[in-house]
Amino acid sequence: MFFFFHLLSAATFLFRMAEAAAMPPLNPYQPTTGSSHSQQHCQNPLQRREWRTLSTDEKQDYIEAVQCFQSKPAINPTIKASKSRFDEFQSYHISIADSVHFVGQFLPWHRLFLKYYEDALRNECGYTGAHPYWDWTLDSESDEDFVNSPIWDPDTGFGGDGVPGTYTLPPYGNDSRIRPDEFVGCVQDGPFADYTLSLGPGKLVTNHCLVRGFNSTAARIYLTASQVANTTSQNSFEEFRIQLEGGSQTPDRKLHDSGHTSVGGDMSNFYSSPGDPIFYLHHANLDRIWWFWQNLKPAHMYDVSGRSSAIAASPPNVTLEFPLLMGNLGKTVPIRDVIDIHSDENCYTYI
Ligand SMILES: *[C@@H]1O[C@H](CO)[C@@H](O)[C@H](O)[C@H]1NC(C)=O
Ligand SMILES: *[C@@H]1O[C@H](CO)[C@@H](O)[C@H](O)[C@H]1NC(C)=O
Ligand SMILES: *[C@@H]1O[C@H](CO)[C@@H](O)[C@H](O)[C@H]1NC(C)=O
Ligand SMILES: *[C@@H]1O[C@H](CO)[C@@H](O)[C@H](O)[C@H]1NC(C)=O
Ligand SMILES: [Cu+2]
Repeated sequence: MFFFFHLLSAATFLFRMAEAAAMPPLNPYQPTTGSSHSQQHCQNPLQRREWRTLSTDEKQDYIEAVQCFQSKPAINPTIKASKSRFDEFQSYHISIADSVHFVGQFLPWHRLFLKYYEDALRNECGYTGAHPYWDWTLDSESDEDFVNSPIWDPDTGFGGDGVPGTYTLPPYGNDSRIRPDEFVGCVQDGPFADYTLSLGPGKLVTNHCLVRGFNSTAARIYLTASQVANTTSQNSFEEFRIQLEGGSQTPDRKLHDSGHTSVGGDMSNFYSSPGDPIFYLHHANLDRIWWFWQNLKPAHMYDVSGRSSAIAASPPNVTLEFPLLMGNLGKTVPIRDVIDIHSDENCYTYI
């Protein structure tokens, strides 16, 4: 039995190696194994992988876990109209969005939010894998590449573009940051075609379909390997986080905002974006890029900086002790506790 198991895993390993050799490198900016001091602890990290390297069964397991999460009743959501546990995570993001974007805690906060989502899928919905990520640089060479990405596959992905004419925005004020051109229509294929969102768009509370409106131009210009290289070549966390996040901090779009706008619809909205399950795979990729940058130089690993509020007049800057608020989703912890993904408490990695 034991021998058989080892034989099997050796075969799987060899197969993976062969597969890796045949494929273009998925992660040109992957840190060399062993370069990080932090690999001393946490013996068996969950291995977060790119969506298309998951087997069909593994993809199905992930999608089914998300559907399970969408069917579990909300427990104690910040916005009472939330129906499911899935909505409950979206609800907290809507409530706290103004405090966790364009600030120093942007990356740490989203790292923890994603970790709690991964934990919840595993603890509440029987998911046994690691959270996958979406490396959009693999889909950004042409408009066709983006639209035909395996990530949008109706059977082994998240469904495709919104269908024009199937969704009408309700009346909205400018406080919801809704850009109407990006709300093209309902996603009518794939595993989430029948899910009714209870929150959004923006800060509105409406029942609606999952809306998208692909913008492959945004992907082609901004979601490229050279944009990633530019971002990771920044020397300080301050330059790195701004170059990665974009938004109102930069004149043009960056990796973070382009991942949102290239998908459009709910995903494009500042508040309600976690209503599209792809949100979590996009943020896993951003987290991976941060982790890569952290490992480039010893001085990067614990480097954090940036204003702690985008609204206050002269807010203090964040430090490692800055608290990451998670409301009812999980414990509030300081940035220090999320900074090393190989710590015993975090114990996951990107491959
Ligand atoms: C939103 O609308 C209000 C009232 O019409 C206006 O005063 C405000 O400047 C607008 N804000 C933005 C960001 O456009
Ligand atoms: C698509 O993205 C491009 C590049 O960011 C932008 O110029 C264009 O306005 C966007 N189109 C829509 C419909 O939002
Ligand atoms: C690359 O990064 C620099 C900041 O160091 C920025 O000014 C420049 O616009 C970036 N280039 C591109 C193509 O985004
Ligand atoms: C925050 O950091 C910036 C840039 O490093 C610095 O200019 C600013 O004075 C700091 N703000 C406070 C309140 O310490
Ligand atoms: Cu966010």
